[in-house]
Amino acid sequence: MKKTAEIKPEDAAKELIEAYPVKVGRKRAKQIIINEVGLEEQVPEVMANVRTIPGIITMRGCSYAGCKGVVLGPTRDILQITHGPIGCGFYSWLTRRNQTRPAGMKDPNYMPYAMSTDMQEEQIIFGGEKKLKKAIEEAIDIFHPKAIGIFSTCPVGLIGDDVHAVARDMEEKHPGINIFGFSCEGYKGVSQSAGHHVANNKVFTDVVGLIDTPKQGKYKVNILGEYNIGGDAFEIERIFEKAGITLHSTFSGNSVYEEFASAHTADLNVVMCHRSINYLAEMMEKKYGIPWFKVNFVGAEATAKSLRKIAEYYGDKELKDNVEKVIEEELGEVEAARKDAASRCAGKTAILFVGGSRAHHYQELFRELGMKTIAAGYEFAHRDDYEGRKVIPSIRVDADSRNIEELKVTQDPERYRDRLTEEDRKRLGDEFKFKNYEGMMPDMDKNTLVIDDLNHHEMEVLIEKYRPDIFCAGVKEKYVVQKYGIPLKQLHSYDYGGPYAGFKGAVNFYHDIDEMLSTKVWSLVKAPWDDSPQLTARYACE
Ligand code: CFM
Repeated sequence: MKKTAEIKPEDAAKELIEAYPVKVGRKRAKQIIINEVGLEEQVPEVMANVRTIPGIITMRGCSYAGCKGVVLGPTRDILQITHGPIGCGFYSWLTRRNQTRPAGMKDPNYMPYAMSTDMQEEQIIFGGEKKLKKAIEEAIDIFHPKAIGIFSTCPVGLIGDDVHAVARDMEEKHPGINIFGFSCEGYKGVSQSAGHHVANNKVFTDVVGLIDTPKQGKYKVNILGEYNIGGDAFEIERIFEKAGITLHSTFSGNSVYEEFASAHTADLNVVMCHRSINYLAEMMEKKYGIPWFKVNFVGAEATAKSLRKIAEYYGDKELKDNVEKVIEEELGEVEAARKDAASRCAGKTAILFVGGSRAHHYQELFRELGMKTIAAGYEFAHRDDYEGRKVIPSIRVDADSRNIEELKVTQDPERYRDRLTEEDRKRLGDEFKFKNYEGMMPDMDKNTLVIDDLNHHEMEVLIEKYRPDIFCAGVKEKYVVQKYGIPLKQLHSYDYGGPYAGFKGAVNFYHDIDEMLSTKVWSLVKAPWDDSPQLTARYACE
């Protein structure tokens, strides 16, 4: 077998599409890119956020998953009702490992429940609004929530139930309870990315801005796009507290309704997952004047850099000193763990395919271990997540994206407040980037492969060609990859591990990866299909 360095990426790119009919291959070729240039230079264009070709087994999810599961799911006290057949509710129930920490026994936490209207044939034929109203009544009777979100599944759009009208009616009947619906039918858009946008819009119009009381404390920051998978947000909370930064709200890991409703009173929005929440950052800036910039708390160096940027934004000596102290204190343990793990991991290779931002963020941690990412891609990100936000004006808006409402946002006459004075702007200068995301590609080495919307067939080609030391993806990929004798780390759920964000998270990650790479068990695995393929095309056709 060839060593990774000897494999020509153009050969791999060709092999990936070899089995396809010509037209399919032509389309896929635009989503399979060789990262030709390094940092600061122009990166090649990648086709992204387009429909998956029918017949291809994609790794993507649906719009409902992006809205209900991803953006709103980690909020514990917005009662969430899935309007649809029970399967959609059941399969979106506690599968994402987003954790939460209620303040006490009396603090409402609806996350352990799966609430669904359990739509049946009768509702499909005669409409489901009545049953939805009944479900809302029942939920109010039992739980007395302050807010209820209704999430539409595919049949809701097909039969024309108006969840927004139901929400309005029920709100009138129950003043004081904020009830809002999401048109996040699974088929909207080409992936879960559309659901993120739907969720951002509704949270912005119906929740943010309702409570004008700010949180007490200095340096009030909202973190956007951190969902507390495996306890990541807990670790970031710990670091913020230690540094003296007031975390106003997290959208939406370990969050509560009131924090969303008063988020417009904060000084700054920092964006962790650009893909899922850049819309909200943009809209909050326009309406309330809150500036935003991109941060990354995955990787010890990246965490330190992000903290320094927050301190730089405020320009306050006390905060800067605090941040430096925290970094110094934390990096000692991190460095020792890194060195130890790197002594065994350095030089090994990783391939990463995750949703819309982790395939980029986790390259940091592998780099810290001295490992090389040879191929990476997102399931559903857009061109800006690959190439950087500078390409946004040139992104072609197709019918699928046009399906999702683009809100017209204007300045709030009372609440808009410029957070930065002229002096601040001068102090920060042009090098201090706001509204920034450079994307994944400029950060990757030359001649690495960047693949959008990878599918199972291509995953197998990649494995056979590169035999990476570790493959990072999700549960749908995990067992196939392991049967090839290659360890797979789930970067959606972290398997059973985490947190991986922040300083303590980095230590956990080094340890877990080291363990996975060091075990000899993988060399003993023999793919079952090598000896006895259960199903071949010949059998299937006979
Ligand atoms: Fe953002 Fe996420 Fe991701 Fe995402 Fe997701 Fe996720 Fe993800 Mo799974 S919000 S884009 S829709 S970082 S659930 S916490 S891991 S695909 S890379």
